[in-house]
Amino acid sequence: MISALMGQRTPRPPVWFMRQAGRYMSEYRELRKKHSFMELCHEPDLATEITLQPICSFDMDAAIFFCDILVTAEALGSQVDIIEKRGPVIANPFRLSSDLDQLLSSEEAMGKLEYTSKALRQIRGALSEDKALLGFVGAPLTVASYMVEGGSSSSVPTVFRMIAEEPKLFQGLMERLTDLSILYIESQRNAGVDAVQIFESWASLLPLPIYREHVFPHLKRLVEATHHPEKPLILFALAQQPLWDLLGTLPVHALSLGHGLSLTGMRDRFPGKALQGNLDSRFLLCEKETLLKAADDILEEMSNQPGYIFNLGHGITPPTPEDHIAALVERVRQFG
Ligand code: 1CP
Repeated sequence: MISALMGQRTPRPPVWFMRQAGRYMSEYRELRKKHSFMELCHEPDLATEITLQPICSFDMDAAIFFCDILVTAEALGSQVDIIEKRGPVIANPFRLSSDLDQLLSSEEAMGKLEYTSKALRQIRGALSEDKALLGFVGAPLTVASYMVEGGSSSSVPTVFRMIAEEPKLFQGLMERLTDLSILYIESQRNAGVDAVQIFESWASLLPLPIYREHVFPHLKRLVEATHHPEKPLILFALAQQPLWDLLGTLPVHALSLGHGLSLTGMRDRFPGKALQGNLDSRFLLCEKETLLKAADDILEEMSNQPGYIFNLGHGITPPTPEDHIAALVERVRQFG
């Protein structure tokens, strides 16, 4: 996994999946009956167990830390809850300049995130050495969208309005999220992660000129401050080509692509970057033969390409049958 992130040729592509721990797994659902989602994140023993569940069941090449991007928002002062079938809800949305004054400092917020370091150290200790451990952080805009809207939003109208009418307030929030994310990535590395994925899931909800002016400088600062030649950063975004042309200029080792983008097209555009992705997660809900045929198409397209990691275009969704994940991992492991 690390060789591939470094852009090297590997005997077969390494494989892991976004949301490989979670609701599609019966073991996870059993634990979830007894605990709230945030309890699962806050309790290191539970987070360790859930992180390892998919590795024990399906033997992926990397474990991703079981947590959520919204823990940084929570550490700064957002009251975050994850509600079944509805997703994240924030009881005290960020709207006013007095909300900015009330955010905790980055140092105080890092104190609140100590449970993540404890969990990561336990996970690294329990995970075999040939598996990579991935940490992650939400990009400032993606986390801010939940803080400002108060939950999931497909059009982020309040963020849009804040940028248009109170750009300094939006900038203040983005700066605070960026400062904290820099420290949080460093603490994850100190606790033993091999690579960190930055999730800019909602990048394309804003028009490109607005993104370029009001969002990109913060993401750029985050990436430049945490760039390290031997400690890879992976950037995931749901974005079309014009936005990737901007994001691809950042000094990250790898780009994680949503479905619909051409992997070889992106390879030609960004020859120095490792690529990750981008099987459409809806194939997981098709017949197994259809799923494996779609996987084969990608594996063949990327065969002999250095710096390639097999993954989905977005996360595994809850109705996915567990045996489809087993079959998919097996297919990639047998390739080459
Ligand atoms: O049990 C439940 O009800 C909770 C479902 C759940 C899970 C399993 C949530 C709530 N978060 C997670 C785990 C999670 N979230 C991981 C763990 C590691 C793994 O991948 O296995 C990671 C990396 C995330 C990252 C995350 N959370 C993102 C970025 C990736 C993406 O999906 O684009 C985002 C946007 C979130 C917010 C969030 N938290 C939870 C949900 C259901 C969501 C998305 C909701 C939405 O669509 O707005």
